[in-house]
Amino acid sequence: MAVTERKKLDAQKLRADFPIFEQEINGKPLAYLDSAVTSQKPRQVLEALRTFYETSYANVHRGVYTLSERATAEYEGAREKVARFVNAPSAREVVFLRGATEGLNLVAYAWGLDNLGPGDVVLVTELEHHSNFVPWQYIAQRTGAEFRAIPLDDHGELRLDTLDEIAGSEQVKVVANNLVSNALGTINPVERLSAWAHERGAIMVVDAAQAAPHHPIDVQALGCDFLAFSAHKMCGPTSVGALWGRQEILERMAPFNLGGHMIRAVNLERTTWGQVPAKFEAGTQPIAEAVGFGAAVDYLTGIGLDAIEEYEQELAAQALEALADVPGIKLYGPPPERRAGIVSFNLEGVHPHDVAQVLDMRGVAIRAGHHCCQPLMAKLGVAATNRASFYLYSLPEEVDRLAEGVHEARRLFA
Ligand code: 7TS
Repeated sequence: MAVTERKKLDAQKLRADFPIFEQEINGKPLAYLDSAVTSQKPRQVLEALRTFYETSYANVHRGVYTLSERATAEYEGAREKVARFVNAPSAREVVFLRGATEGLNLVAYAWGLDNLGPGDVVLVTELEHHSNFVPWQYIAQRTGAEFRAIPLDDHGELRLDTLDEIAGSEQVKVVANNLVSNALGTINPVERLSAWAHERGAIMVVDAAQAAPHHPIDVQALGCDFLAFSAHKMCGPTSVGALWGRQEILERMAPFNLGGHMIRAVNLERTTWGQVPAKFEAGTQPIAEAVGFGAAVDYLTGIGLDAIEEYEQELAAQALEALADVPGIKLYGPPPERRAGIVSFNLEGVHPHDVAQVLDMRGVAIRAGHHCCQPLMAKLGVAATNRASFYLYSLPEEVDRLAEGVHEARRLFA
């Protein structure tokens, strides 16, 4: 029997791809442990952007001249790469837009306004980032639908046992959940939620902003109807992301943004819409950014999402173990094998901002705050947490520096 060797990730080697690490912060090597908020960029992506601007830049889908055709081919090539990255049945189902937030708003507005009304239930979870919570709450209010949330247990896991009770006999129309939680790192059981949503006649909307950089994604295996993510968290440029949606649903939907490129014909009486995905791509798109997004997909695929996930879980396990030794620490979230490389914690009697500042003096960057998850913070009974998040360029010695810094914060403040 042939044994295929799994690719192992060499973070020290990959780190050399990232020019940002060639500097010191406060006299220390930069330990960037805030990749969940946004990731750093490798040369391969920076060079793709530069080469595109220097050799192929023009607007897309507008010119018949060679340069515009070349730009269009690169832009559409990036769409193909992104489609393959999430195993979409067709690249036409991938819409480029500004990021996960815009993708989720697109679904909430363009699908929600036409499909929700009194008597319907919109179901999110207590674990959502505000991007997959607030648009649904708002559109539910606008349409008169009920807005409900799946609760969490004491370990921060979704209580799927409560689903039937929450829904009651009402018509659940949409279930919205993140595949990976940005605050706790939890990998959520989206397949099971999709199956339940479909049994109920609802659509399943997945926020993959935090999953796409760290966890292999297959929209067909997830069984969802929409999935949104941002390039900037996965080594790509800012201001570009993707929304994947099932073609038949996208085709039935009204547009979200209106303007150039998204139309079939315009006259004084009425306007008809272009085909999917053009219908959802009004105006000049983030063209070079989309090409950079494609380069980021190539970069991650070259390393392997399985290898990235496995490595991050090792770092998370190391961090959980090291931090558990700090007196007065409270660690949140699931065991390492069910989380991405995210570790949230609080130090008794010490404000998260103070912890983050002590760490910054040591060149260690972490996030302190509510992480755009105020419903979760309310559930945990805190205003904020500290959050360290790892990526393919993070090093075990940086995790040690994190733990040393947290010990130091306790000595100074507790
Ligand atoms: N969903 C999740 C799970 C996220 O983590 C974020 C951003 C978003 C949606 C929004 O993505 P955007 O690219 O459209 O902004 N997460 C965070 C974070 O964890 N801290 O700040 C932003």
